[in-house]
Amino acid sequence: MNVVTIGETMALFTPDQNGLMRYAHSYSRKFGGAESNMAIGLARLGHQAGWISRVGDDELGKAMLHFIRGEGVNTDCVTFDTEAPTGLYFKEFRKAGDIRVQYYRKGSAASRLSTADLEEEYIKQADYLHISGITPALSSSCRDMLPEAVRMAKQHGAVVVFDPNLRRSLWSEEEARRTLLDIASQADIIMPGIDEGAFLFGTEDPDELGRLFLQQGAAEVVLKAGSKGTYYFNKNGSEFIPAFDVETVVDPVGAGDGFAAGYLSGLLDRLSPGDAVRRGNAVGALVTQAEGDVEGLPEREDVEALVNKDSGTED
Ligand code: KDG
Repeated sequence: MNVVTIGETMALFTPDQNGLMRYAHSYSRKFGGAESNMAIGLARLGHQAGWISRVGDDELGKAMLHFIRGEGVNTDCVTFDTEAPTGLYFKEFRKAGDIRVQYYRKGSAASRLSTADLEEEYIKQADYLHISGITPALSSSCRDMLPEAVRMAKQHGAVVVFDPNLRRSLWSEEEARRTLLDIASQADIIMPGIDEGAFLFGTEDPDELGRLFLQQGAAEVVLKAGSKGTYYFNKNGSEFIPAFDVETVVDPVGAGDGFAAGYLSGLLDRLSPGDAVRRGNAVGALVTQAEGDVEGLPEREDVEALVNKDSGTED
C-alpha cells in the first residue's frame, strides 16, 4: 500500500437548485470526506491507497463503502458500526462564490473511531500515513487514536503527512490550536493553508510560517496559498510554485484534498518537491472544475496534460 489514511466520510447532499437551501426540495446524493477524497484522488492516479474508517450499518453507509471501494480504494479496515449512523453533510450553493456547508455528524459512526480500529499489520504496509485535523475534532476517542496511528506508522518507517484541515465549527479555537500544533510536531510533512498557518501562529507571512512549521518539527512544509499557488519549504530552502489558471471555479470544496493526492502522487513517483507540488496544484485546480468533492479528481493523463500545457514537460 502506498498511502493509508484515516477519517470520516459523510453522505453529501447538494440541493438540485442554487439559492437558500430552505427552498430545496430535491437533492443529489454524493459522498465526501477529506481523507477518502484524497485516497480516491490517489487511486485515480494509479496508486494504492487504503482508508480506515467506520460507517453506519445503514443504507448510506453501505452505499458509501461500495462507492469508495468502487473507486479503487482499499477498504479492508472499514467497519460497520451498528450503534451509530453514517454522518451527513449538506453543501448549499447560495450564489456563485458563496457555498455553505452544514454538518449532521455529531455521534456519527466515524466519530466513534478509536485505537481499537487501528490494525498495525495494515498501517505497517504503508509508505505514507495521511491524517487530517478533522479527525481529532470529532471526539475524544478520535483524538486519542491519532497519536497511536502515528506511532505505528513511524515504528514501521512510514512518513507521516498531516493536513490541518481546520474546521472551526467542530471545536473551540483553543482546543483546535493546541491539538493541531501537537500533531504538527509529530508530522514529517505538513500541508496547511495560509489561513490555517495564520490561525496557528498569528502571521500570514509565508516565509515566517515556513520557518515556524519547520521549527515545529516537520521536515517538509507545503503551504497552500489558494489560487495564487503553493510555497514549499525544507531545511535546504524554499520555492514558490504558481497555481494553474482555471476557468470559473464551479466548486472549490475538496481542492485541498486533491492537492494532497497530487503531491503525494508526485512523491511516490519520485518527482522533485517542486514538481510534486506542481502536480498537486494541477489536481487541486481540476477538482474545482466539477461539482462535488471527488467528481473532478483527474486521471493521470488529464493532470499531465495540464502540467505539460504550462511547462512543456512534467517528469
Ligand atoms: O476537504 C473537503 C471536506 O471538507 C469535505 O469532504 C467534508 O470531510 C469533510 C469535512 O469534514 O469538512
